[in-house]
Amino acid sequence: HPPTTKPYAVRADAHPNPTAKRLLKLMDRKKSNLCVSIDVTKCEDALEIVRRVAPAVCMVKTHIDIMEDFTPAFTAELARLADEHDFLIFEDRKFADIGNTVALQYSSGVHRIAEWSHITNAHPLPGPGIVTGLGKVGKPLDRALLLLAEMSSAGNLAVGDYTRQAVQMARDAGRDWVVGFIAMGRVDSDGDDDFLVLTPGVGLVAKGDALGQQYRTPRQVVYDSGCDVIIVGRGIYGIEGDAAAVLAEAEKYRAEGWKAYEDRLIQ
Ligand code: BMP
Repeated sequence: HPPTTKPYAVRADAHPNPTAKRLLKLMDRKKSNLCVSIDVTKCEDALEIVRRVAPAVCMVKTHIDIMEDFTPAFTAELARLADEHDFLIFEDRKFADIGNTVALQYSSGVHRIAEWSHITNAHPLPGPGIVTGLGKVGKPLDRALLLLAEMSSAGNLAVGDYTRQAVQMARDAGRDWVVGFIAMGRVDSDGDDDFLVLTPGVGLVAKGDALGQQYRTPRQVVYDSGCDVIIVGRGIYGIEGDAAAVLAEAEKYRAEGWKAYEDRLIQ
């Protein structure tokens, strides 16, 4: 698969989307393909995790609708930390409605996601109108969109033809807006276009949780399956210990993910 044998920096130069370009460049600079998923419900707890893991990450992933004490000061501080520590913000919103509605959900409401989130994602389920609707808001801001082509949870329906049609939807939209996928592997390997593949369900210890989550190691994800970014939540912020322990755990994932990337370049 061509993208998997090319360095992130080389892929950055050829990328038409400014956010994807920035991501690939900073991955190269920070030697990190680690995205930490911050799934806690208090703003101060979330910011504390971000401050701890910031040196090790290329991206921080949020679920803004789980915050119990949300104010715009939270996303302002997140944006400030992103600039200070050189990472991107990915709001894992999983839009799934008609184009007109998702454009409003993306731009408006309490959270105003488009204002602070560099990258967001959508289910292809409603058809290409969802991509166009989100693009009306995100494209003028140089944002980037991912489509969920596959999922990590047991029994999910994003398989086979659904996955293939998700990839086709991204190709039809163009890489200047749809920069890649949430997927478990190289879903774009039947073409020579260079999409980003971001992969959740990554853990070094746990094999899953009680609600269907399934984990693979950074090496399985990056080396065996050719994915570009590993997304880790509880495996990092959920460990016992102080600030140094959380950073050490993030550093462990960063190192494993980076080694797997370097190894696949010289396959
Ligand atoms: P954890 O590493 O703690 O299992 O968290 C995984 C994160 O990735 C969660 O925020 C979840 O919403 C997200 N995610 C996932 O686990 N599987 C998918 O297929 C898509 C996701 O966005």
